[in-house]
Amino acid sequence: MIKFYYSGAPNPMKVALMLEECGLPYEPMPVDTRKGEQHKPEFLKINPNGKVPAIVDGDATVFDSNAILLYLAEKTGKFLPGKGDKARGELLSWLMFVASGVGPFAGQSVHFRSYAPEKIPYALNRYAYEAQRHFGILDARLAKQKYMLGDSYTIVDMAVWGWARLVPAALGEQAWAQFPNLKRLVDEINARPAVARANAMKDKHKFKTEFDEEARKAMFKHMDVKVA
Ligand SMILES: N[C@@H](CCC(=O)N[C@@H](CS)C(=O)NCC(=O)O)C(=O)O
Repeated sequence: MIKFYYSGAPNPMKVALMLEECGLPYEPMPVDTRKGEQHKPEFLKINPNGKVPAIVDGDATVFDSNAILLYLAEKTGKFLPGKGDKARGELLSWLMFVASGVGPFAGQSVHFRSYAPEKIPYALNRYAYEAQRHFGILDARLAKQKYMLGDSYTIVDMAVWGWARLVPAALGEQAWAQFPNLKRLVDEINARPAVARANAMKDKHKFKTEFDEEARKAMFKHMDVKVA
């Protein structure tokens, strides 16, 4: 059975959605990042990057959410576009675009808006600008077609869902008005039974909610180390 190392954060929840969509049996393995469990030696053997999600499937260990989505799609043959170079090219491009652009810029925008100890106008504007630009590219594509790769729901839509749910946290409560097509996709995915099952799975474990000194030390190690 697949062991699924997770928390309720955006990257693990994309994988929870995929596991539920596929109906694959899995054992949830909570990693409470606010308690620093991602830095335990036994977890670092699974993901040397010390972050969730990760899975262990027999002798295969996979970390990084988009790699896991692709691994599970190839394993099951589900939620992949049709065969052919064109479809494969589009799948890889959009999956990497979410992994290397949407996720990191939206994540940093949330960080500088809500967690950084100082409000730094340059950083706030740079990450908000880039998050807005990336979400805008997704929205423009979804204005022309139902899903990211055309007519079928795929792992790219799941990857997009993971981060697009954070549009208000990255850009403010009013920001949805700029991305009506992206909002349509998020609302549609939110209504899927697999999302309800993924949320129910997550809610079975009581993750720490306070962002106290222990959480800060576990998640923002840079605050205690001078590099630059
Ligand atoms: N590129 C990785 C990023 C994983 C990541 O940043 N995970 C966050 C939760 S969304 C985490 O584990 N944070 C804990 C920490 O940074 O200590 C992926 O897509 O899986």
